[in-house]
Amino acid sequence: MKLYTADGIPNPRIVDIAMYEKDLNLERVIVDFLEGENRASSFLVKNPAGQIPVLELDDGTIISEVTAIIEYFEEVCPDPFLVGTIAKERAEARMWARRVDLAVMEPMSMAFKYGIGKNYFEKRITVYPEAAESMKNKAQDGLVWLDNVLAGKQFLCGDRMTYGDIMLYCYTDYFKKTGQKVESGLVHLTHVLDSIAERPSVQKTA
Ligand SMILES: N[C@@H](CCC(=O)N[C@@H](CS)C(=O)NCC(=O)O)C(=O)O
Repeated sequence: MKLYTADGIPNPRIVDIAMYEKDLNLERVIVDFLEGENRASSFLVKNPAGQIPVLELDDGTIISEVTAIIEYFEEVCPDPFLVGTIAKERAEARMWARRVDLAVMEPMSMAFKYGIGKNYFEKRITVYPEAAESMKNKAQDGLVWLDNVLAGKQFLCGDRMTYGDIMLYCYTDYFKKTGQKVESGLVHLTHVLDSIAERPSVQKTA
């Protein structure tokens, strides 16, 4: 298996952390995203969405999208779990990952691409600068909501760390450098993020 990836950016980092959590030894192929290698026709054959990470299986099958890659890891290497060991746990993990994606990841990413990252992204995708501020606010609303629901919990799924926690960590850790920080009053969320930050898998990707 080969993982097309890059260092220092959130979606590839999520998959790297999952890989280290599960002690999978994958070949990492670094994609020069700054130079747009991921948008070249040779890469679009692999992932028509033009993004990384991308997992290529030994038979040539391509899997992109962070959630699909992690679910694949879980199928081939269930222990330690990042989704869950029984149906209801897996359903809960998927529910929280989807919520994190919709409430935080998508708006944070759009706020960046349409806002301070506009000059870079407008050469790659259609940007909507007028939406940047609203997306930033929407992501902040998502963080406040998550802070409330995390009260009294260790992770999104109670005492089970699942991939939604990793997604939340990687996005907040990256986008805080772009003017989208977790406000200090969000103590429940901060507590969860701090505990994720200490994991060896996360430190390896820092
Ligand atoms: N929904 C995708 C998002 C992937 C994504 O946004 N990747 C970013 C890196 S964090 C990327 O490839 N950026 C470069 C570009 O869009 O040209 C997933 O889950 O994998």
